[in-house]
Amino acid sequence: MSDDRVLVENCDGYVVITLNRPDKLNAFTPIQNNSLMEALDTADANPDCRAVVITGAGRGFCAGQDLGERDPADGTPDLGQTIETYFNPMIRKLRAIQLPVICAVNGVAAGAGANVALACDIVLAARSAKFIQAFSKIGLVPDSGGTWTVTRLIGEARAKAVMLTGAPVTAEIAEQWGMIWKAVDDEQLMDEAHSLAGSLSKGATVGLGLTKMLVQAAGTNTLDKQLDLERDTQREAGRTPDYVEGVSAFLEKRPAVFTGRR
Ligand code: T3D
Repeated sequence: MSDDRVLVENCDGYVVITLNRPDKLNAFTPIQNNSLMEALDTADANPDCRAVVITGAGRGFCAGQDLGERDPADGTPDLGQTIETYFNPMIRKLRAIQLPVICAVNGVAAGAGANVALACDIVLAARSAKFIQAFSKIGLVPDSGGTWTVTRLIGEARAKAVMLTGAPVTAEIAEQWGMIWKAVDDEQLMDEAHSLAGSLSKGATVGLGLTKMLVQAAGTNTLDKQLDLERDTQREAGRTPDYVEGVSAFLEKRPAVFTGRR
């Protein structure tokens, strides 16, 4: 990946994707959106990549859509087009990619930036970070799946309050509310993200990907449907080399060495 608006660092078994427009708090432009999508597609297609970390350069994670690209004098903007072209595919990709995606929220995450972060599988946030549903401040509605994701994560009462007021939610409150996995000391954030990604990238990747899909499906399935899905998915997981290795390692009282292969 050569575009300097999104940096990609290949680590041992995982990639770190960094949004890189720090002077604009990494606000999204079409080029940055496309670069992030391309980085995710590349990670997804690489059998040696078994986890993904997304973070931001500088003091912010992402301030959402770059408002410098908007013309307030344009009387008939079609903002639905940006959503359809950039943000919706991004959220769909984050949910569909069969790898654990960790978001390391290094600073403010506002608008679509907050909702892209919250669409990731495991969200770590620096204690100084804040999540802001900034849309109400500019006359818009929350997008990038925010009304779906945030409502499921923290419930309707809190979701409505943070969305209608645009009040910042600190990393610690976000953790208390179950909106994210963990708030960590600022200087520990990337160490923690690398350690988590390193450990997940040595896991049973197929099983982890299927687990992600199961948890996501649980949000809309009935229990009966979910039980059937678990049965079918377990069948699939049980036919992976990592299952053979996991059980063998257990019986032989040694650490398992998973390959992540199908
Ligand atoms: O338009 C469509 O297609 C629809 C899609 C919408 C999706 C969305 O994401 S809508 C929501 C867009 N985002 C916002 O409304 C957030 C706007 N930003 C802020 O409210 C604040 O910047 C923050 C609360 C995020 C951070 O505040 P603070 O005080 O820490 O930083 P700052 O000084 O406001 O920002 C630092 C710089 O980043 C500043 O540039 P400058 O003046 O130093 O050259 C600021 O203009 C720039 N910046 C911050 N956010 C954006 C931005 N530039 C362009 N677009 C931004 N969203």
